[in-house]
Amino acid sequence: MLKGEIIDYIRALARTARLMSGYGWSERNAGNISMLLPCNGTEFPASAPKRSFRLSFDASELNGRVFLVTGTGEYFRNLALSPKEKLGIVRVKGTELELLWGFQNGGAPTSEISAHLRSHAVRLRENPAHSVICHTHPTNLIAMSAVHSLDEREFTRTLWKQCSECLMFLPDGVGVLPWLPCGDDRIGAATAEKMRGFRVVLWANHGIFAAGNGFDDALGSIEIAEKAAELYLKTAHLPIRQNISDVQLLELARLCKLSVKEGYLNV
Ligand code: 2HA
Ligand code: ZN
Repeated sequence: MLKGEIIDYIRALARTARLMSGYGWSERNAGNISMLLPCNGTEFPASAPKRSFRLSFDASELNGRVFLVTGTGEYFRNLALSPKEKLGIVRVKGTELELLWGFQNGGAPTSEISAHLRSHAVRLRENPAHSVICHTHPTNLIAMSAVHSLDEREFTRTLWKQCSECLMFLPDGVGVLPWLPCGDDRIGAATAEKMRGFRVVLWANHGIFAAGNGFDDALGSIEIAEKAAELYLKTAHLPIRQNISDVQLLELARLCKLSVKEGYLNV
């Protein structure tokens, strides 16, 4: 991979983070992003591993894979200001991450590294084009998780019924996890388990994890789910006169040749 390409990925990650911050989803240092880079690390010869980071699980399935990741404690709005400090490029080696670039001044990978790497492993098994995992705190989805059933079939169906694009771009729905303490391997393993069937996983009363074939794909899925959650919250307390019926959802699915999550439509 050319040096310029790596710089492009760094710019695209920083732009994605800045957008999330602008949406109001990444207060303080909320959120974290990682991307599988299409390289094997030999592009960084001058920086033979000087530091490494211990993982709380065995990531051997990803051995040799190289990831661009956000640093723990970093603010999304500031990533572009000093990417060499706030971002890092790491290579997986069993229970360790070798630092190839970045994290200058003592930085380290995001506290949610377990959820990221475990989710990458699962999504890569299901989709070879997968590359990005994004975590952020979208306000309406978090608010919805406080007032709606956390049954993921019910949660997904409510989202689908808000606007056409929700089914079109999230046909496999939204996985839901109950509230769990964040930043450790338990929530990481639970998130990855959900990623077997979903590209988007909601952490109740916390935020969202989304997988995608690039930054726009992952961010786009969050935007769609968040828009539907906003519509739900704006209307849930009002007498509903119409939403999208199951028959109409099926019609849309057939028209757009979508493979909709099995058993989620009542038709
Ligand atoms: O990086 O969002 O879940 C801060 C968080 C932890
Ligand atoms: Zn979070």
